[in-house]
Amino acid sequence: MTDQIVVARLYKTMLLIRQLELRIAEIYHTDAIKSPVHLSVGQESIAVGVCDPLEKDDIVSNTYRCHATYIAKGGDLFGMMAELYGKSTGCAGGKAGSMHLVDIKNGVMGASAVVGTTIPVATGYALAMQNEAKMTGRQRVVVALCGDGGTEEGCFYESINFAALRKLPIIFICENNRLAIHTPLEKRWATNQLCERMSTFGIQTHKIDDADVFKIRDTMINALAEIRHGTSGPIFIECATYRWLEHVGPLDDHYDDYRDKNTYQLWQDNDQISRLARMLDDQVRMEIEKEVTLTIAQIEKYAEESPYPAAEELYTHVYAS
Ligand SMILES: Cc1ncc(C[n+]2csc(CCOP(=O)(O)OP(=O)(O)O)c2C)c(N)n1
Repeated sequence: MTDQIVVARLYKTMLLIRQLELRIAEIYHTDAIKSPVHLSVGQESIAVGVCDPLEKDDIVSNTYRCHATYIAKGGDLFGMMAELYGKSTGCAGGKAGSMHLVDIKNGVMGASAVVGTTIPVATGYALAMQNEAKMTGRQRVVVALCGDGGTEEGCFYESINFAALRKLPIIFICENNRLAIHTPLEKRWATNQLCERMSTFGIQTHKIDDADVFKIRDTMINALAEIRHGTSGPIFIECATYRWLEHVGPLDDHYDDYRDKNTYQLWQDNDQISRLARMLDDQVRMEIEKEVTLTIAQIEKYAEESPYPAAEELYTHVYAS
């Protein structure tokens, strides 16, 4: 039987991501949130399965769809919500918004709106960590997540090649929701065989087809152990998933007719949050739900009450001083 403490912890983080993003979707139309939002509703098991076994000083990098990994890696929630509100207490001073969440203290590398661009930066970070480990004897690990669209960028292949060549301590994760905005995989890839393509770089690959949060977590635990003990260079993990809401914004866009409703139904039936809820004792589950609701109310209040940046702030953090 799966350890109930682990189930409770995974449930709490996944529920927090889901409920916070649904709350963001609810308040989005009020204009309190000052930046576009790319929500991960339906995709939470990847962020949580990947981040749960990481150490605080391991590093995670992600794309503009970064709320889930930011939360799962332990990013400061008050700083996140204030950032979405454009407030000075935001994790990027209120000047970057939802697509650029960052919390270096908790190992969240700054995200970027430009597809693929964080992958080489994360690879560079892994090079620095490889050198650091020679001095400290302790190997930190970088995790670079991207979407299936991100794997189409040249810098993705350049990064994988360099990481494989130098045996860098990095795990590449593809969150494969089969869509780049509205364009399905079938119209973009000559073949589906992403892991096979990656294995030609001589690296270990894993494919998880059903978004099972325990499988993702176990794969990560093994990958991290191998990398930390120096028995493996980079590892590539492809995780199938499904985006429930529109590409950008708070709405359900299934009426747009660019994807199949039956597939949506299958993924809803496979919802990992409902699965975890069913595994928990009612009392424990309700306690967690209460705590999540309270946390969201607190961070929302903090974001509302925080001040906007002062006018002079317009000129700070623009150029390196
Ligand atoms: C270099 C670059 N090209 C195009 C875009 C426009 N764009 C924004 S999101 C996106 C789709 C990316 O899809 P994917 O990487 O699969 O991530 P998902 O949105 O599904 O999480 C595109 C093409 C961009 N931001 N940057």
